[in-house]
Amino acid sequence: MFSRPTDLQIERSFAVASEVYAAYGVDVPAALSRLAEIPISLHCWQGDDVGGFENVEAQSGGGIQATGNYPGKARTADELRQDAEKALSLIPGRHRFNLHAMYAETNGKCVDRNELAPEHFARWIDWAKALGLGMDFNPTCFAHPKADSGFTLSSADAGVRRFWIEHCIACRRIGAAIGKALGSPAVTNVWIPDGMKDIPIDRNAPRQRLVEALDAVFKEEIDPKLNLDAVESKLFGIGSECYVVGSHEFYLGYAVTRKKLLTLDAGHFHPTETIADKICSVLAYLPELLLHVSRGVRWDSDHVVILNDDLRATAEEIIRHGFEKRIHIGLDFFDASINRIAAWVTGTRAMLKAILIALLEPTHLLRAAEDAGDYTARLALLEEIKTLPSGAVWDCYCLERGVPVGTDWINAVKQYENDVLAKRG
Ligand code: RNT
Ligand code: ZN
Repeated sequence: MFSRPTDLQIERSFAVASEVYAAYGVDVPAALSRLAEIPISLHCWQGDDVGGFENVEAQSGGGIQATGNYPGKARTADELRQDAEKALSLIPGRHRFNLHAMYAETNGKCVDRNELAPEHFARWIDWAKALGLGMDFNPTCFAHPKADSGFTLSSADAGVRRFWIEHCIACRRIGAAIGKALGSPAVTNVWIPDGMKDIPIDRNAPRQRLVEALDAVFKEEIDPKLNLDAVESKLFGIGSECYVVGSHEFYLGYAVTRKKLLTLDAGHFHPTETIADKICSVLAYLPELLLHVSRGVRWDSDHVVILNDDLRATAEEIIRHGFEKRIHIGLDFFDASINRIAAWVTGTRAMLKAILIALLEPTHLLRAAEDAGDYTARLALLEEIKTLPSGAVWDCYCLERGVPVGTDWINAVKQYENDVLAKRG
C-alpha cells in the first residue's frame, strides 16, 4: 500500500500553488471550474481487450489486437459495467462512456450486427442514466466472418457491402436512441479496417465504393441533438500495411463535403506525426472533431495514455483556442498486460492532468512574447512554467471532487483486484 500526504498538507500546498499561479496572472479556481466542464469519453473496450459479448466465438482481427493476459478481465456486460464504475469512481469529474456495437446484450439470442436495435443496449442506457453519464457509440466492422476478407464497407462483394451498410445504419439509430434517452448527443464513430497487406493495383475502386457506401449509411437524416456522425481515418494496420482505404485525405474530404465530424486518432499517422497540429487546421473547415487519444509506441500500438509531450500539446491546442465545446475527447487504447481498471484510470487521469496543465498556463504572457517577436522569452518561459506546482492543484481537485488523491487510487485498484478480479476464473 502506498501512502500520500495528509489532506491538510494537500490543502496547504494548494494554497501556496494558487499564490504562485496568481503571480503569473493565472486564476486557479477559474481553471478548475473549466476543467470540471470537460468530459472524457471512456472506451468500453479497455475493459475486456476489445472482446465484446456477442453470442459467437470471440474473434480478433481487423488490424487491432490487444496483447497480454493479465488476469481478471470482464467476462460479461455486468462485470464490465462493474469494472467501469470502479474506474469512474477513481476519476474526478463527470464523464462519458463509449460503447461498441459488439457489446450488445441480446438475452442469449443470436442477433447479427445488421439487426441490432436500441433494445439490445437498454441495460447500458439504464446504467449510464443511473450514473449520469453521456454515452457514445461505434459500429463494429471487424471481428466478424463478413469482415474476414479484410473489406467491409468498401468490399467488392455487394452483399458484404450491404451487410455493413445496414449495420452502420442500425448503429446510427442506436446512437440516436442513446442520445434521446440520456439527453446528450451520442457521437457515433465509423471506423473500418479495410485495406491490403501488400501493394494494391487498384487503390481507387475501393475508395469509390466507400464513398457510395458511406453516403448510403448517412442517407437518413438524424437530429444532431441526438446523434453526431464521425469518420475515423488510419494510415496502416496489422494486415493493412500497404494500403488503407479510409486514409486521412479520404476522410478529411468526406467529412468536409458531407459535414461530418472527423476523428483524429493519435496512433493513426506516421510515427513522428502528432495530432495536436492538425486540430486547428481541421477546425478551420469543420465545426466539430472527435479525438481518439491513444499512445503509439513505434506503431499504432494503443498503449495506455500517459502525460507525455504529445498529450500535453493536444490539450494545449484545445484549451489555448477555447475549442473544448467543439472537440469530443475520446480515449482509445487497450493493454491486456496490466490491470485493466488501472489502465482506464491512468489514461483518463493523464488526459485530465494534461488539460489542467494547459488551463494553468499563463498563455497571455507567452502570447505577448510571441506577438512582440521575443522568441527568446517565449522559449525560456515555456521551460520555466513546466515546473510550476500543477500537481498540488491536481491533488486538491481530486480531494474536492471526492475521488482518491495521488497514489490512493492505486491502493483502491489493488483492493478491487483482490476482492473482485481475483475471484474471476
Ligand atoms: C482502430 C481504431 C478504432 C478502434 C476501436 C476499437 O485502429 O483506432 O477506433 O480502436 O474502434
Ligand atoms: Zn481509434
